Amino acid sequence: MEREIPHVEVEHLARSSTSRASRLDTARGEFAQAVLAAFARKPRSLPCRFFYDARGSALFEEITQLEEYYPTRVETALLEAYGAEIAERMGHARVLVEFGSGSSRKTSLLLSALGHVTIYVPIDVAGESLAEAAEWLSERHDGLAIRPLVDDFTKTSTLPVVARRSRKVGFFSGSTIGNLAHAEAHAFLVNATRLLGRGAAFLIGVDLKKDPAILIPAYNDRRGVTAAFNLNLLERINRELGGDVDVGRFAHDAIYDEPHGRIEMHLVSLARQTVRVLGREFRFAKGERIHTENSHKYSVDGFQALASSAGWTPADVWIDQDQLFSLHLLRLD
Ligand code: AVJ
Repeated sequence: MEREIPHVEVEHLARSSTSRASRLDTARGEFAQAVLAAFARKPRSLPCRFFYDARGSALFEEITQLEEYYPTRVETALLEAYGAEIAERMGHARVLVEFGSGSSRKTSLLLSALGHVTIYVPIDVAGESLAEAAEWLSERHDGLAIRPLVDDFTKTSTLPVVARRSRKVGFFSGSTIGNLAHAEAHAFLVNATRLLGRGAAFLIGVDLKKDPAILIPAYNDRRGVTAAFNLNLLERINRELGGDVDVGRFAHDAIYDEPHGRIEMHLVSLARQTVRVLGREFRFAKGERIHTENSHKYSVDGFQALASSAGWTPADVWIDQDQLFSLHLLRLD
């Protein structure tokens, strides 16, 4: 049986079964495959979407509260300061589609500013936090129909039937687009033109290129919350895949790759060691790295060029005084 969520029905496009247990099994199977593939190749790397199990989602929420982690704070402030203007520029639409919605806190600000949205479609791989977020939002926005999709938003091919006909606005916050390589971001934006359709407006939060002295601490905070977030991947391997990884023998590292304009997160093996996962053994050299995340940074021109090449028309951009973060409004004529 589907877990009971008031007024919310979780649609599952990607999977045939809707039971919670089998959904978790599917998630575990995907994680298992990804880890085995990741550890079999060199250099080793894991897709960053696996950060977001229940524990990882909670740690990410903690990251967003950190002094050093400016993106959430600045993006929220931009929505608060310019919400009315943004809503006016986005125009009237009954349907809001959100990609990588996470906890949906910023969504509430946008929904209030827009005022006329009646159908909200959040798309996120983290099924648990999606359900919680849907509950949180439905308590604050009367009469809002929520149709969550537990899906990898880069692959979503169809929206729920109720969302198909009317004019749509899209929201992609938090600079999550930075997790995608440029070619992937391009493919995502092209796919979004199909999903949102003619006349759509798309609001995207994009982290700006800046001094690495500001960037690095945002991904390597003093309290070690980002380190715990990164290392949770190894704990998740132990929890879900019966791994025997000694998490204390790995360290978090965040570097800024200037040529690629991106922050990279890695897990570094502190010793020569062997780890067992799903009955297989994997050797790590001392200093060997597992690449766990890319977070690309954009100039305003750079992002607008990317959006244009994907078929969107850059219409507006809002930036804070310190030029830390940008909110782009794109249109599809
Ligand atoms: C959620 C992908 C936007 O890249 O800033 C935060 C994730 N990783 N700290 C980001 C993250 C480490 C975050 N995004």
